[in-house]
Amino acid sequence: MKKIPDEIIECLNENNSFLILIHQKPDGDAIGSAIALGKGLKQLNKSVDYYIQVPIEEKLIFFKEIECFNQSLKEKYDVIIFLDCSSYEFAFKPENFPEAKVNLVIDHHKSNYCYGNLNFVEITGATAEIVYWLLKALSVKISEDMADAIFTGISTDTGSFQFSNVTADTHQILSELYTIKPNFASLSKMLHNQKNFCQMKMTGAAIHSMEIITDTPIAMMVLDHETIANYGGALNISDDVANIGQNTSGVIITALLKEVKDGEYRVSLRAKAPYDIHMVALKYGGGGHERAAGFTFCGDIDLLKKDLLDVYQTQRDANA
Ligand SMILES: [Mn+2]
Repeated sequence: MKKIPDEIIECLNENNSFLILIHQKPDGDAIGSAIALGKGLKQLNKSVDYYIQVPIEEKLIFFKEIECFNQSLKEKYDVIIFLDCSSYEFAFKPENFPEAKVNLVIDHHKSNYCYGNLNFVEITGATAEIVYWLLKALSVKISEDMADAIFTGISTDTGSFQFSNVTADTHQILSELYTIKPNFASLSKMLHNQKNFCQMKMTGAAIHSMEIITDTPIAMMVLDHETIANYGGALNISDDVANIGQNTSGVIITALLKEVKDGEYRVSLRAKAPYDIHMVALKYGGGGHERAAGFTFCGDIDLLKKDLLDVYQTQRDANA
């Protein structure tokens, strides 16, 4: 881990009231990072509010700190922290945006354009990794709850340590977390394997829908509106199912499309190194990383197939 700039530590140490914001449709890294940092700042006697989009994924609601989410909102804060938000637009924000002396951006997305007055953007496996180093630098004592939150962030954003974003730093943090809590086995299984009945059935339907775009290593899965409605109407599967496409032998790029409403899809993309699909997400106003990205798509699925094909062929030729 590179040294944390002094002004970041000073900003957290010398201010007293904080509002934590994370991205829309919060995932394990966003929630875990918010909880670990929020609890850490509270330990330093800071006042911390959270403004978070609900509902939160079922597998993440075990954190007690979630009771503190969306409790109160001041008109003015010392610092508003944007955590795990690649862009200002993608952050989930209150309509009447509070005043703040500092907008502090803490993130790990390559596409982050540093929209704060103070920015700490490092390309790591998860924002939770950065939060861990911040807590250490602030001399916070990491509790078991906070260790769970950090584990949740890192484990979900690295696909249970299987993605290419895992580094020696990632494992170093993990090894330190194991000195706080003897094991994370049940948390890990809950985060990655456990699904409710409807999620299981939807996973099956997604796999059943899988097609390989002719003569390419591109897999596409579509959960239409009717299928989703059949299983309760909640769009609460994504990461793991998109990864399943990538587990198919020979597949390099996977697109999982969930039809939110008629003709509007929430798309999750995955790619294997050295392929980079995040520009497809950017084109449609989404964001993400080189190998995992997401966006909302309206229109003809054939056009999306063509985009994926173009990206694949261009990069294949460039790497040939
Ligand atoms: Mn993240």
